[in-house]
Amino acid sequence: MTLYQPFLDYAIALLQERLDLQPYPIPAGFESKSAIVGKGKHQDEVLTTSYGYQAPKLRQIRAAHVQGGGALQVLNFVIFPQLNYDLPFFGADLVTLPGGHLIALDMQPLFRDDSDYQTKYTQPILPIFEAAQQHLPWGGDFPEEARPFFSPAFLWTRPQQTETVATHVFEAFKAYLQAYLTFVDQAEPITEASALQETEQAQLRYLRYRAEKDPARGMFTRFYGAEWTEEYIHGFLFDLERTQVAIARE
Ligand code: DBV
Repeated sequence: MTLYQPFLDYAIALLQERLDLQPYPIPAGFESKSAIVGKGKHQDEVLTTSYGYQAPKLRQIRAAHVQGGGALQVLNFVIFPQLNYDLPFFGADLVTLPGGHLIALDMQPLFRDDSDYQTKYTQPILPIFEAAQQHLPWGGDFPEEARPFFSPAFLWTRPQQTETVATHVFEAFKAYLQAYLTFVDQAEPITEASALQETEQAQLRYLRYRAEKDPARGMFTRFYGAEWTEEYIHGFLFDLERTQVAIARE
């Protein structure tokens, strides 16, 4: 059992319990990809597996799970709402590299500085955030340009101990995901034209930023080559612009 497998298993089980969950297509060649990296005694298989689901209010729920031995484990898990809901994105970037653990967990806002939006989608999770921060202090250096895409309840931390990831990070992950699904239950579709347009623009802003700045691009390119990596990023991980609905509306 690798470090983030319990996170993935928990998430899928909870989604199945709380949503009318359907599969989301994963392009051929991306369900599972493996490469042998390193030399001599240090050779390791790096296996990347992908998971895709959808639900009535959620356009795409997807995960990428990278398993490459004790010093290389990643679970990147994102939920993209349908374009006619003001729901935040659920974003989890759980990363273990030779340099240590790096954890990003948030309900990433469509409208960072809108106080009504914060009241609706940040305030309710502040108690969870504050409880988690007791064990998971702020992780320090963080790209300034990424700031607009995170809420005031952004959990950003670099645990020293693997045990901390398996316990406190896992607890926070569960609590954020449960709270997110409560937001999903409560969400009502947007019908007003200008609000729909703003929501779609905010989704595209987020998506373009993440596809362009994907911090995993270098890693994936080294393992699987540039062609596979670009197609994985634009054709699966951040695929909104490839979908019919977005193109038709632009
Ligand atoms: N990050 C992804 C995807 C990954 C992934 C799809 C499938 O968005 C992994 C894999 N994240 C990943 C890896 C690293 C990071 C780092 C492998 C380490 C990169 C390295 O050190 O070589 C949050 N993730 C990071 C960093 C941040 C995030 C801030 C530090 C890197 C840096 O300083 O740029 N999540 C990430 C992010 C957004 C987000 C930037 C922006 C909206 O949601």
